Amino acid sequence: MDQSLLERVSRDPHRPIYHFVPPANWMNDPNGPIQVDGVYHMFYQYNPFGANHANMHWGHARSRDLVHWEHLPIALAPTPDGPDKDGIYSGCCVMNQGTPTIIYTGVHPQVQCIATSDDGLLTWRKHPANPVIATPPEGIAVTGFRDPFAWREEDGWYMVVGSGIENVGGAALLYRSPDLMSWEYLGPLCTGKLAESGHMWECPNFFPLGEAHLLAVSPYGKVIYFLGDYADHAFEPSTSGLLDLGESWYAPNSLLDDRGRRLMWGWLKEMRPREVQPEHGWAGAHSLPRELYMHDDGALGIKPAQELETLRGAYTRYDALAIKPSGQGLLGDLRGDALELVATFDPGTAESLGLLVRQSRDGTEWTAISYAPRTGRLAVDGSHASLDPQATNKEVGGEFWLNPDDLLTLHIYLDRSVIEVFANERAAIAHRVYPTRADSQGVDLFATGGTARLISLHAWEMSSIW
Ligand code: DQQ
Repeated sequence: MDQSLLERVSRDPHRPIYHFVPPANWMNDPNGPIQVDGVYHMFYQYNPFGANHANMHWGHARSRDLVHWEHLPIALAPTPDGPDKDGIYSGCCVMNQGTPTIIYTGVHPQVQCIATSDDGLLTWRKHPANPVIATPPEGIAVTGFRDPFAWREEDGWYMVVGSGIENVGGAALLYRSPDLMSWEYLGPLCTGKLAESGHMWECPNFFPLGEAHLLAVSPYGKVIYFLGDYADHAFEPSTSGLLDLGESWYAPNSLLDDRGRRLMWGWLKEMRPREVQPEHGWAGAHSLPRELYMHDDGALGIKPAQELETLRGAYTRYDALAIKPSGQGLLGDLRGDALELVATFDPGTAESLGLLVRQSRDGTEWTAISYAPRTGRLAVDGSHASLDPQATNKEVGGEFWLNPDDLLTLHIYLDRSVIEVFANERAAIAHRVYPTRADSQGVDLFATGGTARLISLHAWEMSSIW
């Protein structure tokens, strides 16, 4: 790869150091995560020729510890005159009787294709019979037909394809196959309502979680999950929610690992305008691996994978501090742009409380991570994150309610332009910020409208994964 591009990219102070990124250029959706012989493989939507969404290939990386990643050669590139000549779009990877098999979408038109590997997932052979699904189901007017996600059941392979039905809403279309080659359409696994969940569902994921099944869909906006029962190949959702309350985390993909964990990664979209992204030489990152599980009360659990603790470096701890609206500088000189913070609060009488991060010494740049107990809003306020007129300064957030008598624990990862927040392992928000000042590294506590109490704060400097 062009050395000057690599150098330019590595000098960008906004480039994360412990979130997965390719060496340069554009990336988006995580594709086909799979663990084989203990090794995690991650593929991803990748443009090797620039930092814009074009020329979609599947990039490839692997990891033994879920934290450090080794870049591997591109797994899939478009074949001129093939069904994927205009791009290899998202999909999944499964083990079919010992053969690693990728199922992906070729465009245009959107068709489903397969590729297999016989050298440990390094090189891939596209099946000569591609596409294995050449058209959407007959008789329905679809809004799209892409992003296959397959799993094995006792009587064969099943797969959902992301779609939508004109004037009805997003849909996950269910298929069955004995061999991943010939596919029978069974009907929609789930259909949304246009006004509630959009006209197209991208990147469906469907898997058991505890006693229930979870369907995740990306409807161009925040990623929605449905939890419910799956029996006789019919899914009955009973609850739904958002997998992330921000506006950066999108098109997640997941795997079940050999420890029985359902791990999920999302694409962290940039929040600099698309027109300026190519000049930076890179765009897009993957979120940290998030473990999904069920809480005892039936709520969805979301927490960062435990292995991330191996990145912890210099440690500072704070205990028992009253946080008043007038208070400032409560954490002394705690600073950094690559930190892990675990803060537990008693919200007390505060209207809102939380942490200020990426704060400049002159106070012109700051980002607030906040919770408002009475309105149930968890937010990242980046409205003053950057003095750069090109940065998208905005507040993002959504609904999260503390259970009565629970303390609030905000588990925060700062990684240059990336912020990921987990609240009580029940809600998550990712956001992107682009401060201009080198000293925008301050961390502080705040409360408005009353007094809150910090029970404890653990802070670690985080190491690079490269
Ligand atoms: N990204 C892919 C599509 C998918 C979209 C194309 C979601 O397969 O629907 O890069 O971000």
